[in-house]
Parts: sequence; C-alpha cells; structure tokens
Amino acid sequence: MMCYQCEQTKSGTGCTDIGVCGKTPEVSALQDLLIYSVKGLGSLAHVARTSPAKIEDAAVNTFINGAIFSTLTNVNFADDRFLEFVTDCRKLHAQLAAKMAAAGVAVPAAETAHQPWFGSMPHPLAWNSDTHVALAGVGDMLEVASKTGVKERQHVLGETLAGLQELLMYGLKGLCAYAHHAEALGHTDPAVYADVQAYLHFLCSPAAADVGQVLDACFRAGATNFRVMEMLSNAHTDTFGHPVPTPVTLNPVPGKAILVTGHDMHDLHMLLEQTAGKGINVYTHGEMLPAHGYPGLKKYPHLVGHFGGAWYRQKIDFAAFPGAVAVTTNCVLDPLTAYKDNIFTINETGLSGVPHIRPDANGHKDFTPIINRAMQLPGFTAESVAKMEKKRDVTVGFGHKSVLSVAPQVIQAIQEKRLEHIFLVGGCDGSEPQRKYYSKLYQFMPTNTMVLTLGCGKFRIFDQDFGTLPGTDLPRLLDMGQCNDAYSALVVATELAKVFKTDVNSLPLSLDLSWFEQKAVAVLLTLLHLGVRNIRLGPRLPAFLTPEAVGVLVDRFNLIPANVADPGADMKMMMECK
Ligand code: FSO
Ligand code: SF4
Repeated sequence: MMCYQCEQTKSGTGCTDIGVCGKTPEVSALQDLLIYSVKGLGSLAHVARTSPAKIEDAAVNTFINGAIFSTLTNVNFADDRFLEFVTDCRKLHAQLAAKMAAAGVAVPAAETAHQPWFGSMPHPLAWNSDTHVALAGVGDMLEVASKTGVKERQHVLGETLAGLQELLMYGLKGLCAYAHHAEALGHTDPAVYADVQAYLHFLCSPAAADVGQVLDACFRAGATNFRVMEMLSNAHTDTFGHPVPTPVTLNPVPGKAILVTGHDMHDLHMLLEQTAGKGINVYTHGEMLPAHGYPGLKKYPHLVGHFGGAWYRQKIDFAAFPGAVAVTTNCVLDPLTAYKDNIFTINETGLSGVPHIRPDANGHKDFTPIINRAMQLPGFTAESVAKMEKKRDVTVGFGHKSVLSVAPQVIQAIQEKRLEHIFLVGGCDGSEPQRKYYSKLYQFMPTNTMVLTLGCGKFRIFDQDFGTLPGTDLPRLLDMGQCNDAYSALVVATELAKVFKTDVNSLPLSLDLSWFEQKAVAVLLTLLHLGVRNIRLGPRLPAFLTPEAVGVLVDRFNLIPANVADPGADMKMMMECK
C-alpha cells in the first residue's frame, strides 16, 4: 500500500505497510480501486451531462459524493463495504451507459484514450464498463486494486505532478463530504455535482499532465468548496436555526445514555426524535459539540451535554461511556473490545464486525438497535456521577450571525486599540507531540486579542477560561463550530474588511490552520482561491506536496509552515501581521 493523504502519515512520507490510522493494505487498495472507478463514473456522467441530450442521473450524483466521502481518513475500515461500493459503481456506470445509448449519446473514442499514469490499467471510463472483468469478491478486486495506487502515477508523472493531482483529489474528498452532509438535509446544487464530475473527468484527461492546469483546477475546486460550505451552512441554519451562544455541560447526569460522534446533525436530530420520552439522555462527542448551539437541536431536553474530547481520544472516551455510541461520520477508529458491542456505524462510516444502520428508501434511519443497546447498558448512575471530577461549562454557538451581532463592539474595540489582533485557529486535532504547538500558542496570546476556533482543534482549549476582552463583555474565545463552519469565519472576515474598507489580508487577523485530513485540504483550497495570504499551516506540511509544489504556494500566497518548535516566535510574527 501507499497512502499519504493525511497529516499523520508514517514518517511524514507515506504509510506503506499499514496505516497509522489502522487502515489495512486491503482496505487501502480497495479505496484506490474505488477512487479509480469513481473517476470513470464521474467522467461518464460529465460526458452525459455535457452531451446534446443533457443527461443527468440523480442516483449517480449522490453515489459519487458518498463513495468519495467513504475514502476520507478515518471514515471506513470495512473491506466488505468497499466491495459493495465498487460493485455499485460499476452497476451505475452500466445503467448510465445504457441510458446514454438509448438517447443516442456515444462516448467519443478520444475520451477513453489511455493515459499513461493509469499504468497497466485502462482508462477508468473503459474499465468500469468492461464486462470481461468479473469481480466476484474481495480477492478478485484486490488483484485489480493493486494496480490503481498513487505509485503508478508517481512513476509516470513524477512526484510533484502526481502530488498535485492528489491535492485536487483530496480537496474533492473534503468537498464531497460537506456536499453529502448538505444533501442529507435536502440541500443540493446541480452545479456542485457538475463541478465534481468535471474535476474527475479532468483527472482522466491529458490536461491533467500539466502542472499549471492541475493547479488551476485545484483553485477552482476551492471555489466550488466555498459554495458547498455555504450550502451546508444554509442547510444547518434553515433546518435548525442560526446557532446562539449556549453553555454546554461536560458533567454527565444519571440515566441511560447514547453518545453521538461525527459531524452529521441530521442523524443527531433523527436520534433525538426517536429517543424522546424514552428516558435516554443523548450526549455529543467530538465535532458534534456545536450541535448544542442550534435552536432546533437544543430544544430537546434530553440532549443533555457533551462527553469526551477530540477524535483521537475516542478509545478512552468510548470505553468510559456506559451507553451506546452512534458514529455518524469521521473520525472513527478500529474499536477496542471494551466497547465494540456498544458501537454502531451510520452513513459512509464502517468498521469490520460492527453493526451498520442503513436508511430506508425514504432516507429514514431506524435507530432501534442503538436505543435497545443503550437500554441494556447501565448508563450513568448517581454513584458514578458523584465520583466524577466536576468540570466548568463550555460555550458554543458563535456562528457568523451571533458574531456579526456583536460586530459593532468588535469594531469599536479595534478602533480604540482595545482589540489588537484576532486569531482564527481552525482545523483538526491529533495525537502527535508536534500538535502541542497549538496548546502552547494560546499561552502566548496577549489579553487584548480574540481567538475564533473551529473544527476539533478547539479541544486544545475549549474548556479554558479566556475571560472577556478588556472593557467589554465579549468572550475572548468564540467557537464558530465544525470545520465546515470555516464558511462562517470567512463571512465574518469579509464583513469586517468591508467596514474597514480594506481586504481580508489587511485586517489584524491571522489564520493558523491545524490540518489533519482531506476536509482541511478542501478548506485550504477555498482560502487560496479567495486569495487569502500568510496562512500558517501545520503541524507538518502535506507529504503529497513536494518542496517544489510548496514553493509555488509560498510564492503565490506566502503560505507559512507553522513554527512548531517555537510557537512564541510565531505569535510575535502574527501580532506583526506577518
Ligand atoms: Fe476533526 Fe476528524 Fe472536523 Fe476532521 S473529527 S479531524 S478535518 O475529521 O473533520 O475536525
Ligand atoms: Fe496513513 Fe493517513 Fe492514509 Fe491512514 S489515511 S493510511 S494514516 S496516510
């Protein structure tokens, strides 16, 4: 195997024996095969859409985004699910091809011309519909899958260009994850499906052998992702209302319990509906924490609090949780036996040997197995709760509407020099020692500064008291939500820039991004597309970007590697707007 799509990749170069995340070589190969197959299906859908018959296939659109999402880091480790995804991909390909044939649309021969970076495999468009390849099981698939990894592309294209193609593909993974969340709430955009499939088609075309064109496609994908993040933000606020500042307890209460992890608000909502009146308390975990700020979710009295920290602590958190655990999306890890019988996967997530809840034809999910398991488990007892160390509440719910409602105070504070600088510390957390940089960074922040957090990186500081901005009642620490709420941060920055008649780059604002997986790649591409400069990125730079590729980003955007060895020095530079 060879996988270097996330920040924790082995030795900062690539996982080759087994993933640091626990991904097996088999699952890694099947994910490669799925991405290769989806490139073929996406290409076909692009040809169909742009043909005179303008053929659009809703099932193909949904499938592509979900299948790509399933290959994101820490989403799915179950080889049988990938067998299913690849089989479904080929079926949908055949169905779409039949629809096109019936409408008299032929795929031009030039479209399926072999591209050398697919090595011994045919063009993905041709392979998907190759009925001579009988893929009856995981064994058959693995043989083919071993030819579809990034190594082939590196060999033909060189590491820089192959890495830039991966940059586009990884950005698409993040974008598709966000788009899929929005779709779960009924928000879709035909232009987003069209863009995703156009990028997949591009990755199979001769143009993808040109560095300049690949980079342009990456920035265009950043533009698409901006639309997707806006769509997801609207999906959340249209369904559940705008987040409002809300205190959340970290102290459990006695009673049966379900813990909901991942990012999917729609699943949480369905679960709250199905558990209402059953005497079960629901807790958020990890990136579900911002749920407490949404009026449409906080109204449920049995959404009682938050339990645990960032994703990488889940083996401790889930083992200590005396109820059932619902995994809606990433990040999920191979479970310990201590809680394997209590955990359930949903949506694109998957773990070998763990029950998976599937939706019915109308998208409804029956969470009865999770509820039954919660009822069998002890839950929190009065005695167990009494023994726990009491923690202070945290406050969530500072979406763009809440933050903009206090904008006049922020603007006045900037004008009166009571607020010297704003930091946006967004992104993910992780277990590597270098990530202590982010914990230490906050210690160097002068008191006349504010910090906006988003993503699970917030868990470095979310329970600390930063006090209020001098002369105001504004909290210095405002959590804007999940990683996708980078959209909210951009709305706030753009509005501030308008007031000060300047651009985002000239505001007393620094972005220090802690990246981990491919959603962070999508957000980074969006920021670069918007022309945001001086972004710090850490704790390590992506392994898939060669020094040559990083050089281009440094030249064009002054992208700055986080100075993990000296957070104080980074803080000094940021205070000087460098
Ligand atoms: Fe974290 Fe995981 Fe939201 Fe990421 S839970 S690490 S970028 O998936 O998605 O912040
Ligand atoms: Fe390694 Fe990350 Fe790939 Fe997992 S997702 S195999 S940790 S690079």
